[in-house]
This record gives sequence, structure tokens and C-alpha cells, in this order.
Amino acid sequence: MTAFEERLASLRKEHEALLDRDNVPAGTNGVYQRYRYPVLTADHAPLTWRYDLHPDSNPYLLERFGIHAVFNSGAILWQGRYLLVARVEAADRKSFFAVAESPNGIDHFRFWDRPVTLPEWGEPATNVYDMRLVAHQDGWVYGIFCVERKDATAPEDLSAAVACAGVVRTKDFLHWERLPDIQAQCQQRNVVLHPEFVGGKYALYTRPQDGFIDTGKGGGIGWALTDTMDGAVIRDERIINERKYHTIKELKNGEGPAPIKTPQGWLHLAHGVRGCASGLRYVLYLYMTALDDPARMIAEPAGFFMAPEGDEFLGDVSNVLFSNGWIAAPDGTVYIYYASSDYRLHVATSTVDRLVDYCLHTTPDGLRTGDTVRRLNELIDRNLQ
Ligand code: BGC
Ligand code: BMA
Repeated sequence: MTAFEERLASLRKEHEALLDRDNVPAGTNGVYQRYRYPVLTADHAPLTWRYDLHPDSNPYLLERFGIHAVFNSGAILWQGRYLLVARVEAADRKSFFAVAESPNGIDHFRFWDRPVTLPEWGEPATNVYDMRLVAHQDGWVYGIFCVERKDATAPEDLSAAVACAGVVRTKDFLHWERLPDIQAQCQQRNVVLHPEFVGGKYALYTRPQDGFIDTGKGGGIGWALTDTMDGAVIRDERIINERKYHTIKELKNGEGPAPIKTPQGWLHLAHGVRGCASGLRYVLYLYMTALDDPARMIAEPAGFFMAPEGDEFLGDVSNVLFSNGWIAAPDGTVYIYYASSDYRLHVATSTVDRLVDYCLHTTPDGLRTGDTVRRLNELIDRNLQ
């Protein structure tokens, strides 16, 4: 064997071992179950993406294309297969989408041979990320994602950017039809399509913001109806889930994946952000809205549902949990795909019943310490009876 062949054999062996590794249940608080290993990381990227595998052009078998991180992923159960459309970030900081598939939703995720080649619409994007996948009642699977472009009105400010919502649809995850970006009055990240028609219209969860980073005076999770997804417009937008002073979502919040329909209402997963000395802290929270009006809040437990733990704290953007994908399987299991610190992707499992129970029986935020102690005393009283 040549040195090249030896190195290739050992790369292949390591890669296969990673892809074949069984996941192992880790800690649980009763509501959800974490797993020891991330489901997708940069190391899961196929060797054909990272190396030139020809001894003539790459005698040392060096990496020729750096894949840096795999995180924020859309998710869907598709013909019995667990599909993720992950945000893959190359070493050059550009991210793109790639489909990965697993037989069980917990481990053995493998990327398909090629990343998604996203058709452009309008001015070609500088970056794209955070796709929300939804199988809509109209028969298409939509992917709504953030499209980022340089802010042309501030050429001298190299961080000035414009975020808006891009739209694609597919029937096989191989062919993607690009539809016009969603038109809105302001910057929009975190736009999510509701899976059903509402009064004959498409319904969108939105997140209006004044600037690229700052939500400004407004923000919150909004709700808007549009006649079509082929040229969708956000006109009348109303906030259905506000951000609030001294909560986990003081600075920003945004819808995660599309909500899950349950007998008791629509179940939503969202992220909340607060500022602190170490930067922004992103945590996940749940809330529920009414079946007959998905824009009407019916329950919102106080505080976070999941926050970073252990290794999850560290990454490119530390202290971040973010989720834009979950799957409710026919047996009631919920697979929550959450990324930690913009670096790797994990799964946590729960059930629809447990998540609904958590939402309906965890007291809401009283917004002051006195109320927190009152709620704690009530629980202790019941337990000491
Ligand atoms: C990054 C996103 C981030 C956004 C706002 C973008 O340039 O790619 O990950 O959410 O900026 O901070
Ligand atoms: C956001 C998101 C994510 C990211 C998070 C933390 O605004 O859109 O892409 O995970 O910031 O950087």
C-alpha cells in the first residue's frame, strides 16, 4: 500500500465508524430525553466533499474544502425516513443546505451525495440558513429560510446586511423550485409557514425587526396571512407572542419549526434571547395556541424548556440552543433537532402527550420574583400535605 492508500483507508474507516455509531440516551428530566452524541457534525460530511481523492492532484491527501459546522436543521418524516435539511457551514463562513437521512431519527444520519443546489431568486444571496420544512395541506413541501444580502444602502459598513425570507418547494428533496422571496416592510428572519390553510389563506409566523440584528422597539412572533406562496406578501402582521422585560426572551424571540397539531391545541417550539455580559443567550421555550385559531395563545410555561448544558455551551457562537426542526412520529414520539452554539446538531426525544402536559401544567411567568416564590410555595404546600 502506498502512503496515499493507507491514509485514505484510515480516513474511510474513521468516517464509517462515526456514521455507524449508535446513539446512547443521556440525561432526562422526565419531559425530554437528551442523547450522548450529536446527530450531525462537520465530521459527518462525506469525504468526497472534503478531499480531492486523486493521488495525482492530491498526493498528500490533504483536505481541499473545509466544512466547519453543521447545525440549525429543518426536519421531516418522509416516506418513513427521517430527513434533515441542515445548515452546513463551510470554512469560508458561507452556509448552504444539505439533506441527511436516518432510519430512526436518533443515529446513523448520512448526508446525501450532494448538497442542495438552491436556485437563486433576485439578487444572488450572500448567505442562506435556518430552513423550516413543512408539508403543507396544498401538497407541497415548503422550505422557508433566511436569505442574507449586503445592505447596499450602507456600503461602508461591512456588517450592514438585510435579512429576508426565501421560499422553495419540493416533492422529492432533489428538485427545488424557488419562489419569490417574501415581501415585507422590514427585515424578517425566522419566518415559518403554518401547515394548514387558515380561512383559505396561507398563514405565516413572522419576526419583524428594525435592523439586521436588533429587533428594535417591536419584535416578537407575528402572524400574517397571504393569498399565495408564489409571491407571498406580509401586509397586516400582528404580534401573537411578545418579548418581555426580564424574561428569557427580553431581547428577541422567534418561531422554531412549524407547530405540531395536538388534540389540545397547536404546540409551538420557539427560541428566546436575552443579553448578558457574555453576549446573547439563546434558549428554547414552548407555547400552545388554539386549534380553531392558531394565533390565539392558550398556554405558555414560565422560562425555558431547554438551555445549553455541558459541551453544548461551547462553539462558534457560545451559549446558544437553536431549533428549526422537529418531527412528530405517528406513534406520538417527538424528535426535537436542536443545535448547540452554532456548531453541531443534537436530538432530544419526547412525546406529544408529555410536551402538552408540560405546557398545560407549568405555571406561566408572573414577571416578578414575588410571584415566582408564591408559585414555589404553592407547590411545596401541596407536597407537604
Ligand atoms: C449569521 C446567523 C445569525 C445572524 C444574526 C448571520 O450573519 O449567519 O447565524 O443568526 O447573522 O446574528
Ligand atoms: C440567529 C439565528 C441562527 C443562529 C443564532 C445564534 O439569529 O438565525 O442562525 O443560531 O442567531 O447565532
